[in-house]
Amino acid sequence: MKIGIVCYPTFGGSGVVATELGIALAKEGHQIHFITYTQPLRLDFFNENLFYHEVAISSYPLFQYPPYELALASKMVDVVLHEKLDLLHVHYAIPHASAAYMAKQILKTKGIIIPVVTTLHGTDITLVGKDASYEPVVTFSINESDGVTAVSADLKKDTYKHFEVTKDIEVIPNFIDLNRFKKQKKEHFKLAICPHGEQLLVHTSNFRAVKRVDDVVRVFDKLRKLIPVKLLLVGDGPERIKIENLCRELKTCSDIRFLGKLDAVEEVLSVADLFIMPSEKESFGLAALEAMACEVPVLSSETGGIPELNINGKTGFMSKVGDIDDMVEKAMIILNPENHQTFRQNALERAKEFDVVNILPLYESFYQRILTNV
Ligand code: GMT
Repeated sequence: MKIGIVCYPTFGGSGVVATELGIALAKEGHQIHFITYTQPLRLDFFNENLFYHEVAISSYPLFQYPPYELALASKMVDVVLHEKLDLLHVHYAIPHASAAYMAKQILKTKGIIIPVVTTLHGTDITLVGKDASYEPVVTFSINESDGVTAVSADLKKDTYKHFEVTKDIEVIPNFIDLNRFKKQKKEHFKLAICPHGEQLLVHTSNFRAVKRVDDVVRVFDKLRKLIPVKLLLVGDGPERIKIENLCRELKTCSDIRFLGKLDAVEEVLSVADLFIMPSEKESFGLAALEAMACEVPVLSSETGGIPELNINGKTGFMSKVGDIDDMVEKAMIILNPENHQTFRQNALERAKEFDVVNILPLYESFYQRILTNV
């Protein structure tokens, strides 16, 4: 198949899933055309089946807000026409699904029928999408897609709850490349961070309020009064300054390192003893899956699609959102040397169920179904 993939090319779950999907499809022999405003981060190598088309936005003094959606729709029309694509797969509804709808209508006037698949990732539904300023467009463009997928059963449920969506939604979970995400030997790194044999907690996110990074610090602060621990915070975003100030206030700075945005996050996960994800809402939790693939148990909140990944008491624990004391209690159980190895092993076994080799065929057969029905 010749497939156009539209996504946010920066750090962030939906962009990572879209890029990894394109790479995996290309390896299977499909021709993949990424249509994005900059080269997707993980697309930094040559493959004969991978193509990149940049969406260029020309600015004009009149535009207070450059019309990205129009430039994107125009680029989609151009790539579909000239590369003779079979299908467009857009990741994250806003504004990709509505831009795809516009491209589809333009192509129709030229006698070209292009099926559109939209994948819902999370905040496009649970946070931004249901905002009144976007809701009518999101509802319309989901209903006008030829196929819709969601990354968890919970996200599917939320979509039907918040939008008047009449379209069937197929659940296809996030996936992981176990050849890349695996525990590597990085003892020197562990020794540098934890010189006295401390156990290491890791959190990775885009530091948005929904991630509740302050809960990470509060759990860590209580935990370090009970056992020797260190914390690595990976990522960056709007909450970062607030979190740095909280560390100062709690006098935990000497035990916490902010690593910023990292591409090779698997190297950090390789030395982690516990991954912590206390999010307010999380449609799947790709970062937790990445940790589990590196044999790291997960302490998470019980929210969104996380229960579809993290098995309570087996691959880690789940606590109610914001229940710091429960999280501390559960961290103590996981980090207890008598239990730790079992949690590690269970996390890896669970991650294997989401191996790309198991999930890729679900996308391929979904595409086939859409193409036969159009
Ligand atoms: O986590 C984020 O805020 C980024 C966001 C995105 O779309 O880039 O991630 C969402 O999509 C990921 C991939 O499908 C999911 O694993 C994340 O759980 C989801 N984030 C939220 O629902 C908050």
